[in-house]
Amino acid sequence: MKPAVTDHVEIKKYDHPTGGWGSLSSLIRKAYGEGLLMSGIWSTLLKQNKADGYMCVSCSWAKPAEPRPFEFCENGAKATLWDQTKLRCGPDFFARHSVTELLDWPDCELEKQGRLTDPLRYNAVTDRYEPVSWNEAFAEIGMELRRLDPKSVVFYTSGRASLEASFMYQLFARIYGSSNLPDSSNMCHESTSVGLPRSIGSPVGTVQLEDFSQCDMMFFFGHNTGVTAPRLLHPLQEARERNVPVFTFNPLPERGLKRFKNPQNPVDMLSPGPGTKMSSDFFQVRGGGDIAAMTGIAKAVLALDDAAREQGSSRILDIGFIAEHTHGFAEFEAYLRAAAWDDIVARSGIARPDLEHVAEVYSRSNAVIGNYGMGLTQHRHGTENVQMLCNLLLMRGNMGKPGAGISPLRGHSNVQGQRTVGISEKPELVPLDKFAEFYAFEPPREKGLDTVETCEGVIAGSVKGFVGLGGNFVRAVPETGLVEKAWRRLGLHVEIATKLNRSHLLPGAVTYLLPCLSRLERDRQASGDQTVSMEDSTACIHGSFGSRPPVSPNLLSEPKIVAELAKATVPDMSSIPWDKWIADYSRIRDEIERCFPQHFRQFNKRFLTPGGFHRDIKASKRIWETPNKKANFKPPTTLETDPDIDVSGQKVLTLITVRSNDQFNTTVYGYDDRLRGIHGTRMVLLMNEADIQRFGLTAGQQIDLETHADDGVERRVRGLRVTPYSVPQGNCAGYYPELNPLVPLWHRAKEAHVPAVKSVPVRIVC
Ligand SMILES: Nc1nc2c(c(=O)[nH]1)N[C@H]1C(S)=C(S)[C@@H](COP(=O)(O)OP(=O)(O)OC[C@H]3O[C@@H](n4cnc5c(=O)[nH]c(N)nc54)[C@H](O)[C@@H]3O)O[C@H]1N2
Ligand SMILES: Nc1nc2c(c(=O)[nH]1)N[C@H]1C(S)=C(S)[C@@H](COP(=O)(O)OP(=O)(O)OC[C@H]3O[C@@H](n4cnc5c(=O)[nH]c(N)nc54)[C@H](O)[C@@H]3O)O[C@H]1N2
Ligand SMILES: [Mo]
Repeated sequence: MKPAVTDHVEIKKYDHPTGGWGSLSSLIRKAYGEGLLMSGIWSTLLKQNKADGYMCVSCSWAKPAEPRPFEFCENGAKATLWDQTKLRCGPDFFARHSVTELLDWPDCELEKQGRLTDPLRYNAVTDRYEPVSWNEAFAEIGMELRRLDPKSVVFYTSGRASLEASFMYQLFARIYGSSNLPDSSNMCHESTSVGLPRSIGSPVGTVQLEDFSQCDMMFFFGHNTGVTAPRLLHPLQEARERNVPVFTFNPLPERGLKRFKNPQNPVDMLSPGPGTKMSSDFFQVRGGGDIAAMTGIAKAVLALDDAAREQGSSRILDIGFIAEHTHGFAEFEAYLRAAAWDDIVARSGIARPDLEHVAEVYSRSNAVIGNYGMGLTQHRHGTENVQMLCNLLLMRGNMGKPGAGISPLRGHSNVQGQRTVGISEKPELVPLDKFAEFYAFEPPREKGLDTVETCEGVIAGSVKGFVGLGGNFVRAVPETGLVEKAWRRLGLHVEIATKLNRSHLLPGAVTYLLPCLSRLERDRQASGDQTVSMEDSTACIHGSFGSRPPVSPNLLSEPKIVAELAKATVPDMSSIPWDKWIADYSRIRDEIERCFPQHFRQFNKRFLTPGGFHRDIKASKRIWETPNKKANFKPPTTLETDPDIDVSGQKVLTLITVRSNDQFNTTVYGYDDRLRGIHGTRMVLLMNEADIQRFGLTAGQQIDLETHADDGVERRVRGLRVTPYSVPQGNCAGYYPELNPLVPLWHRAKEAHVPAVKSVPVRIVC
C-alpha cells in the first residue's frame, strides 16, 4: 500500500535565527523519529569532520585543523542519522512490493525504507527486484557491457564517492572504451569549471578557511548558507563579530544569511537576543539580475575612482595589480561606462543608491571574498555570472592575497575531488597520455557525454547503457517526463547505491541494484581497515575513516564493486592489479599521485594532516595558468542572465527551484522547511502578493504550472498551492526535484550545459 503523506499543511512566518534551539530540536526529533538514539551514534557524530574520524556525507565545506568538539551542523547530523538508520530495505521488502507499485510512492518514503542490504536483479516477469549473488551480478553486467558499444554506455557519478573509488571508476570506464563520465557537477558548478579557468586559470576557488578570519568584507551571491553549508556560518559569525560587512544578494530572504545563533556556544544560546545579524545588507535581487547588480557596483567603483583621480587622492582601482597581473581591463571599463543605470536598476531590482553604497564600502575594503552558489551557476549565462564576480574582485586586486579571493561553494562532499582525479567527459582535463603509458591501453580521446547530453542520448536511443556510482540521476535531471519514459529502453541499467530512489525504479532490459558501504562504515580488506580521502570546497584533501559496523554483511565497498566490474568487463587487463589495489587502498593513492603529481605529492604521507593538505592552486599565489598568463577581465555580453526569457505582456513568471531545510538534493527527509515556515507539503508555489493579485489568484488555491515554451513538449506539474512569500515580482519559487518536469533540456547554461533551473519560464494554469 502506498504510504500516506500528511495533509496537515501549515505556512507561517519564521522569525527566529538559524542555528539555535530550532536546529537542535529538529535534529533530536528526527533522531527519535528514526528510532536512532541508539548505541554508538552520538559517539559517531563526535568523529564527524575530525582528523581521526570521517568526513561528513553532506556538504563539502572545509574542515578546520582544530575542530570544535561538535564539528557538525544540523544538516550534517541529519545526513549521518539518515545514512545510519536502523531500518533495512532488503529482499523481503522487494518481495512485498512490485516496482510499478513503488513508482507511485513519494521520494521520501522510498529512502525511508532504510539501507539496501543485498545485490538485486530486476525480474520483468514478476516486476520485482530479486536477490542475486555478487558473482552472478558482476558476470552478467560484464557480459552485457562487452555486448554494448562502449560509446553508448554512460558512467555517471554523484559527488560522494571517495577519491580512491572515483579514480578507479574513471579508469575502468576509459579502459572499457568510454569517455562518457558525467557527474553531478554538470548540474551544479560546471559554470564555475568553465568560467574560472578563463578568468584566473583555476577551475576551483582560491580561498582557504584562514582567509575568512583575515577578510574585511564579503559578498554572498545566490547561496543558501544556513541550509546548504551551515558550518560556514561559524567563520561568518566570527567575521560579523569583527564588524566585517557582508553583502548578500538573493531573491529569497533566506534565514541563514539573516540571523544565526551558534548552537555550540552556550552564551550565544542562552542570551535572549535575536542572534547575530549575518548580512550587514541583504538585497533581494531579481532572479537572474546578478550581472546587472554587479555591473552597477563595478560602475560605481569606477565613478569613485574617477573622482579620486580628479581630486588627486589615492586611486580606488588597484592599478598596480591591474597593470601587472591582468588583461582586458580597457574593454571591461568601456563596458561599464556604456552600461545605463536605468537598465541596471530595472534588471537587478536594486536601487542605485544601494548599489553605490556597496561600491563605497567595497572601495574602502582591502581583503574581500566573493562567495557564491547555485543562484549564479544555474542560469543560461551562469558562466558570465561567475566571470562577472571575478571582474569585480580583480578591479581591486582581491585575488591571490590573504583574506581575499573567489569562493565557489561546492555541493556534494567530494564533487570537487572527483573532477581532480579524472572523472570528466572532457579529455583535455585528464592526463590520458599518462594513463596510456602507465596502464598499457589506448584511452578514448573524443569528448564524452555530459549530463544533459546523456539525457538527450537516452531520449534519442543512442545511449544504451547506464552505470550510476551513487546519485538519483533521473530525478535530478531536467525534462524528467521525457527522460523517465525513454529510460526503460536502456539495454543495461546498473546502480551502485545506499538507499532506494526513483531512478532505481526505471528498469531497462538488464537491471541491477548494487548496495555499497557508506563512508561511515568500516571497510575491511585484506590488509586491514581502510581509509579513504576526499577534497573539500577549498581544495584541501582529507582522510576519512569509517568505524561504524556495516549495516549488512552483504555489502561491498565502492572501490571493490568498481574493481570487480572492471575485472568482469575487461578480464585481460593484466596491467592493472585491481586485487592488489583493493587489498590496500594506499596503493590506489600511490597511483593517484603517479597520475596527478602536481596535486598529490606525498599523498599517503600527507592525507591524514589535520585540516587536510592544500592542493597547489596557483591563482591563490597570483600565478595565472591562463593561455596569456594573466588574470582576464571578461565583460559580460548581456545585463540579463537569462536574456531569452520573454515575459513582456504575458502571464509568465520565472521559476526558481530551491532546496528546503529538510532535504539533501533528491533525498527528502521530510516536509518541514522550518526556515521558510512551510510545513506539511512541498507542493507549493511561492509568489509575490502583487503577482497573486495580478493573476486573480488567492492564497492556498491549488494551481498547475506549465512551462512557457513553444517546442511542442507538454510540461506540467499539478496541484501546487499558491503561497504568498517575499519573492521579487515576476519571480516565483518552488522545490527541486518536484518541479524538474518543467525544465526543458535545452534550457541550460551556454557551453557549461548546467540546467538553468533558477530561471524557468512558467505559466499558471487554474
Ligand atoms: N542541507 C543540504 N545541504 C546541501 C544540499 C542539500 O540539498 N541540502 N545540496 C548540496 C549540493 S549538491 C549543492 S550544489 C549545494 C547547493 O547549495 P546552494 O548553492 O545554496 O543551492 P540552492 O539551495 O539550490 O540555491 C541557492 C540560493 O540561490 C538563490 N537564487 C536563486 N536564483 C538566484 C539568482 O538569480 N540570483 C541570486 N543571487 N540568487 C538566486 C536561491 O534563493 C537560494 O537561496 O548544497 C549542498 N549542500
Ligand atoms: N531543479 C533542480 N534540479 C537540480 C538542482 C536544483 O537546484 N534544481 N540541483 C542540481 C545539483 S546541484 C545536483 S548536485 C544534482 C544532484 O544529483 P545526484 O547527485 O544524482 O542526486 P542525490 O540526490 O544527491 O543522490 C541521492 C542518492 O545517492 C545515493 N547515495 C547516497 N550516499 C551514497 C554513497 O555513499 N554511495 C553511493 N554509491 N550512493 C549513495 C542514494 O541511493 C541516494 O538516493 O541535482 C541537480 N538538479
Ligand atoms: Mo550540486
